[in-house]
Amino acid sequence: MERTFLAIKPDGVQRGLVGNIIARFESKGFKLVALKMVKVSQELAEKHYGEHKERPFFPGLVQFITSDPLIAMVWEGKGVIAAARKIIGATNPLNADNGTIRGEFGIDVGRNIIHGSDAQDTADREISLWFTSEEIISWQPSVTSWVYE
Ligand code: IDP
Ligand code: MG
Repeated sequence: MERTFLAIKPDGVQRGLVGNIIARFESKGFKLVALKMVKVSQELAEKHYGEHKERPFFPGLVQFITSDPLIAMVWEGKGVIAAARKIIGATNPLNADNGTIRGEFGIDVGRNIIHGSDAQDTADREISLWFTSEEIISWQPSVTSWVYE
């Protein structure tokens, strides 16, 4: 089954949105298979956002993501990578649709609440960057046959 890496960024934690955000993925029917609170190191932040190393916003982005704890998670389910990106909304919260997390809760691109992997290869890379295999739990929700046909 497909898996994605999601992180509620320090702004989402500080603003008390952790429960609201997790509830959206839970109630959709996706399965939480790993979760931890992390005060991110410089090294991990630079690896995670490595693709943006040359961008002018990179130092500020790394400073922000290491400034305070975030919630790192792995979610599992059919089509979860693309579905999570839809639930999250566009990168710039002012362009994000109503009803999405960024659309409801954000204004500035550098305070956009949540991260989600954008493709299968980035999901694989990010999951192994943030979690050991022991931290990812295989379990079967008893409602599975009421979520999937
Ligand atoms: P994504 O989070 O929607 O995948 P990316 O383009 O991968 O967006 O950018 C990663 C993160 O870098 C964004 O979520 C945002 O926090 C930050 N970022 C992207 N573009 C800008 C910018 O122009 N100014 C400040 N921060 C930015
Ligand atoms: Mg991205």
